[in-house]
Amino acid sequence: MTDAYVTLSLAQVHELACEVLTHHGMALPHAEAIARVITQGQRDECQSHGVYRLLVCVRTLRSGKVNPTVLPTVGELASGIVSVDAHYGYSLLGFESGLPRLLEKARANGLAAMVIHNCFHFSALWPEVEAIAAEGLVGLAMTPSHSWVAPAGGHKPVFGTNPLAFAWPRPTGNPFVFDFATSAIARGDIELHARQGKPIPAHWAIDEHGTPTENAQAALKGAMQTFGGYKGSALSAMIELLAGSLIGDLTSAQSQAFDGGAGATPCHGELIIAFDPKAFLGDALETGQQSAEAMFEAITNQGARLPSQRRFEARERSMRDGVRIPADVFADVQKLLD
Ligand code: NDP
Ligand code: PYC
Repeated sequence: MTDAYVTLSLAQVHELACEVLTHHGMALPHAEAIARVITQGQRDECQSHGVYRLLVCVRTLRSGKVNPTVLPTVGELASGIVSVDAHYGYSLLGFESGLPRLLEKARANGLAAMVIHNCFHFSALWPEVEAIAAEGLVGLAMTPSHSWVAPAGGHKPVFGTNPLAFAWPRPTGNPFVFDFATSAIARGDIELHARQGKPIPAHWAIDEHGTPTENAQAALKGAMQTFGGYKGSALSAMIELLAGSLIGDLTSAQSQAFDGGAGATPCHGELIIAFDPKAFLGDALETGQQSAEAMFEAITNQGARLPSQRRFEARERSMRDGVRIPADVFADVQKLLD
């Protein structure tokens, strides 16, 4: 068990990610899109979705499952639905390619959706909803993963860790953003605990015999738990339906089957929705914004914090001082350049 860290600047993280990915055959546009998001993850002190993900990306490249060079194609399914086919490449270049069309359609129609199909997907979702909020729109994003999570009341994995992210643009300063797995914790966090031999809280997972466990290795072999019991379970099922069945792509169980034991990044679809407040509110835009601000103040005035406040503080710190990467993760990433 170790708590040693290596400090890098944001530019160094980006460069390292590009170098590792291109060294393993990834085309530069994909490597750069992935490097941007990995840098954002590390910058915001999300250890499970920062530099650590390079280890999984390279395992995926080595598995031969992902197409490392194919470019996504952007089309539309209806006047309000942008479709991006990643053609079994990673998702992030697909997101970047489709975003301008999503924004344009949301402004024209009041709201619009973007579906990304056939994509290997590993990333945190806040960079995507924040990109939508930066354009003055409200963003919502969700995706399945691999079936690692038991439904509330059950003990066999059905759901993915299925993240749900939301961003609301504010008149000044950072948007209101949350982004969480619908499991008690992202699987990446359990993997990091397992690597470092650290115990986990007992409510995160059950072992193969259905008993709550504090052993991260046993948790990875057993089943993760949803957050909030049956409520998280229902939200996770909703994500399987909206970002799997509805968009004609794989559920987490199907993605797991497609993986066939390779341990690659999950491959499935993603659903992103953008709402234009100007269309919903018209002349009452300011009133809508003011009621939102009053709600945020009612939270913070009593000492409670807004989601993402920790992340925004971490961002400032990282931009000033650089980022801290667990030394064991950094050492393993370095080995990928041998
Ligand atoms: P966390 O439990 O760390 O955080 C979830 C959210 O809750 C964050 O917005 C966080 O804000 C907020 N939050 C935490 N504590 C508080 C508090 N006390 N008061 C108010 N808000 C709070 O995240 P998860 O482990 O669930 O997920 C981590 C990341 O993993 C996410 O970015 C997610 O997208 C990603 N992920 C990606 C998957 C994929 O398939 N692509 C699958 C699963 C997860 P803050 O950050 O400021 O603490
Ligand atoms: O941490 O749960 C996770 C995860 C799954 C896919 C990418 N991240």
